[in-house]
Amino acid sequence: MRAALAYVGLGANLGDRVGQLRKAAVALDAAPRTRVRRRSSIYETTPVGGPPQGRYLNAVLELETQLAPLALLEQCLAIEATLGRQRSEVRDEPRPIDLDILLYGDEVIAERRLVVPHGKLHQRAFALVPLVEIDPNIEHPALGRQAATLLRRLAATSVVRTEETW
Ligand code: A4P
Ligand code: MG
Repeated sequence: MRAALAYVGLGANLGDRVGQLRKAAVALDAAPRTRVRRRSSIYETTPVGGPPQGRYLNAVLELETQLAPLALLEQCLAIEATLGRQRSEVRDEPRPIDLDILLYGDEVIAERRLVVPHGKLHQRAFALVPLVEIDPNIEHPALGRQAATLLRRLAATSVVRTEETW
């Protein structure tokens, strides 16, 4: 299979947030036929949706992968489980780590288990700000707009670059 560029959004708002982002990045780089090519800065962000909860750290990784989209999703879910994520019925609840496939090449996927581009990518500054840092010209293949254009349309929310290193 040809290598694709995929963009994975990382979010954490419980426990050792920066430690969990680092571990997730190491684990993705160690996934089969996958390497991390670029990493955004680490941002601190105001929680969007869900019950009252602490601030998130968010970041985006650019991956070069030969895994098919569903196989990459399986890797993400396995890494979340390893890092202590427990799922419950509550939506948008606090989590030690959340890995979302934001983009996978220029593929548009609408399956039960996987929607790519991520269904809320265009609404979320906490995902678009780090994505634009990596590549402002990257295009949302379903909306036909560049990430920087999508970001300019959003109301300002708090997404602050931190000094944290990977
Ligand atoms: N799934 C479908 N498409 C994808 C995709 N592109 N990437 C399915 C990853 N998973 C995808 O995920 C539930 C199922 O979604 C997966 O099993 C997979 O089959 P989940 O991570 O358990 O669900 P969730 O994350 O609790 O819910 P949801 O609606 O996906 O929430 P989001 O979009 O992940 O948002 N505020 C700030 N500031 N920063 C954040 O990171 N994150 C959320 C959660 C809310 N508010 C936030 C943040
Ligand atoms: Mg998620």
